[in-house]
Amino acid sequence: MTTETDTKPPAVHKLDFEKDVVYLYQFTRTPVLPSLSPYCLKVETWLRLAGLKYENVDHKMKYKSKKGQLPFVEVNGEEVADSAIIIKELGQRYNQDLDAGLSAEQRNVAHATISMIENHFAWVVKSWRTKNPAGMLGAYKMDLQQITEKKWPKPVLEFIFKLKFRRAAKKVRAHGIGVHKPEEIEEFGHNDLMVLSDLLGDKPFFFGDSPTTLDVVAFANLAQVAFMDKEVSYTLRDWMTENCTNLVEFCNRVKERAFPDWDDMCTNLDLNSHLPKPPPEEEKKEEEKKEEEKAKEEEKKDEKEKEKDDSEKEKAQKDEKEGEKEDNKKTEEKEKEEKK
Ligand SMILES: N[C@@H](CCC(=O)N[C@@H](CS)C(=O)NCC(=O)O)C(=O)O
Repeated sequence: MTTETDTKPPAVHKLDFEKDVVYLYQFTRTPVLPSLSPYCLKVETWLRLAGLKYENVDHKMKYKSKKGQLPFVEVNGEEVADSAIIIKELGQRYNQDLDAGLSAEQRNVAHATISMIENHFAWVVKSWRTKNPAGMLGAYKMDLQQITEKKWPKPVLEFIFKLKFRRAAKKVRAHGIGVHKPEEIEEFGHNDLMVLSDLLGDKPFFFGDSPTTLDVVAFANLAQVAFMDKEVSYTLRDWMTENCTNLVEFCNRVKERAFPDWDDMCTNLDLNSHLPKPPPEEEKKEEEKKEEEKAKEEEKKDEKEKEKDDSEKEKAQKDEKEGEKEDNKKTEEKEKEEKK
């Protein structure tokens, strides 16, 4: 029996999807880090550490999830939105739990710390970004023409970008943190960084030798500060570099483990540097030329064989005729002999 759900097309953008491949929708790359969204970087880092097969969809920033945000993923024709829900759903579906080895107490610490990072520290950084749109463009070396794929003059694009940021600044106020003075907000940031630095101590990851979800979230947010362009001044970044060297080292550790292709992706701004590439156009042409030459040679060989066959056939026919003539002659001679 065909039900309505069987006949309904899947509610996804990627229709030619491969089974069990996670299609990730996020922002474009930047020359300093793979994503300037901590939530997008969180999902991609987790996908890599969990070892799931995934592909970024180059949607030119056209789509948002049904909840109105990025990131979201599509898997087997189904959309899953929100970084925390994506990680929980995919983890359960593909049996990948980075936190499997944690005790109940460690899980509580992780939960509280992740909440601090995403509901407090992330807003400290967001508040700096929204108040410094020019600083943000420079910090992440953002090329608006490349990001939007619009050839409009840069000042026009920058004007639109700043308008968007005015809207984002309203959200920062609505969150609550935006009502404070910049120096007060910065101090909130110092307090969060101190907590993270103390928790990490001299361990490679927050709970020991293996990365867990807390490491993924901490990395995705700290990387936004640690890896921004050094030419751009941001006092919180300078404070972290000076007072929390273990957090900077931690960022480099996770970067090396999860993103060995970091430099490539930040240079080529390639969303899928982890996937095997189809042969480049030149190589493809060369291969096609070789195939063509091979086919021509085969054709020539066939023709020669045919010519050889034809001449052999002709010779055989001739021989047969000669043989027949000889036989007839012999019969005639025999008949003549008999008549005598
Ligand atoms: N709770 C969400 C937050 C995602 C989020 O805030 N995404 C931002 C970009 S960093 C976004 O899409 N903003 C667009 C908007 O809110 O209109 C998650 O964890 O995925």
